Amino acid sequence: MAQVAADISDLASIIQWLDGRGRLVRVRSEVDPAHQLAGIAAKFERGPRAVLFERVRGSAFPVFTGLYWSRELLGELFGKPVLSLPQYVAECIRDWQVNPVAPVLVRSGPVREVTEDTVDLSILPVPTHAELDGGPYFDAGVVITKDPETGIRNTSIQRFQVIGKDRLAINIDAGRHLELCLAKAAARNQVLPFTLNIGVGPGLHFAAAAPAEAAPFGTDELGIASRFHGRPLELVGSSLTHVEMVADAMIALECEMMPGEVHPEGPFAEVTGYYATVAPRPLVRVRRIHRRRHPVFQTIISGGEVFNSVGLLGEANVLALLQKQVPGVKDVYFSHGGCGFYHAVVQIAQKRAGWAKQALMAAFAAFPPLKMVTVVDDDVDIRNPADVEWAMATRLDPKHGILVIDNVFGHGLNPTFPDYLGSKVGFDATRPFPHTPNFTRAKVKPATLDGLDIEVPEIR
Ligand SMILES: Cc1cc2nc3c(=O)[nH]c(=O)nc-3n(C[C@H](O)[C@H](O)[C@H](O)COP(=O)(O)O)c2cc1C
Ligand SMILES: [Mn+2]
Repeated sequence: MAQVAADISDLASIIQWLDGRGRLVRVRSEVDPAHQLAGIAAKFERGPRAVLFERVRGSAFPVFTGLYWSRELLGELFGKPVLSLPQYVAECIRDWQVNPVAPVLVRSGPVREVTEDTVDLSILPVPTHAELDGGPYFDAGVVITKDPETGIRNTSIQRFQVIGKDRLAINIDAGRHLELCLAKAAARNQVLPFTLNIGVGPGLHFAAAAPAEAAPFGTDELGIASRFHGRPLELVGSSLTHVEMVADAMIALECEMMPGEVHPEGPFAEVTGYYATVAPRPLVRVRRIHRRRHPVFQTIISGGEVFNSVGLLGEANVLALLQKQVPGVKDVYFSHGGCGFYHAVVQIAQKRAGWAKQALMAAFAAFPPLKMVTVVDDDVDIRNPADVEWAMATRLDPKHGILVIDNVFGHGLNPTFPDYLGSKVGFDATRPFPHTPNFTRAKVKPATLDGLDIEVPEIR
């Protein structure tokens, strides 16, 4: 029976809800977690359904993917119109900024149903996705740690390569709060304990992916999940350290990083469509595995899925900031051709000359990974690449409307930003202000077909 709504704090409830709505592809045949699983998932990528792999070679546990690759699916899960998703996410984050609801510590939860006697990561169905990936990866787990000085929690998502039965290597991008926590632990000659929480709902995923510009260091971003859930996020204590685990996670690993200890990590096919290179990166020891009795392992296919997680969060943040700072900004879209977080298209109803350029600058400041920003008028459909191109072809004045910023911090995974340094470009594709008739977009008067005698033949 189809449920009315899923409990978005619980992945099991979400999977059941998807199933009840015809939105879950069930792969019943046994699949190889190395390459075959990702190859099958790619057939369904960006479609209206998520995928559950019921039998994965070498493990007793199923694998779930595709929760984020369709905005339409996400919209339905949250019970929100698709186009309002960035606004909704921005609202939840703003509410949390004004009135945070702290997570609560509970005595027990599903994730504590089983604690493995020994740590052997090979019991988990960790997939290897792309052809040249260096090995199996945890790519959708939520990292919770604590600032070694203040004890305030920090939450993020990082990729982890499996390099041994109790060892992982982690990729921490420059500027991440986890990097800061690790540096603070190093300064105190301490290890950095953290938990890796796998198989969670989108409220917590979004909280972990909320950019630093929205959730500065020193704020407990887990409260964002409480806002999405409509009640405090529940945490349980771990057995070895003072860092908590998510009570409703499918699996939680108690881990620690030893400052200074590194191991080669990579390659890994990234959201950019390129492989991240191999380099020595922090080594992680897994000390305990906790899990539900029947856990489902969650993975994310780099690409469409990440566009709608990192991308949607970035979009929401840029929208919120622009609406605060630039009069007339109506909407923001991070295009998929721009990997979901390198190209923002901003829609503005300009109120004064020069504000389109203000919007360009504000967008770059609001989200450092952006490499391109295009600003268009409010008669342009920002989600339609052909319409955006029309504005560039007919309204952009290349001599005055292109802003190039050289030697600026960008996203290290973008090959044009080696060592996080490169140049960025903004396009002001808005009409000159004040508006003149020669830039007025022609349109036909909308008509209805209701009640008209019209014959549309089959094409032979
Ligand atoms: C699916 C997914 C994978 C990600 N992988 C990484 C990663 O490997 N390394 C990293 O530093 N950030 C990664 N991120 C981005 C961070 O999780 C995100 O920027 C987060 O807000 C960082 O938290 P912080 O602001 O507390 O540092 C990933 C995000 C998502 C959604
Ligand atoms: Mn943070």
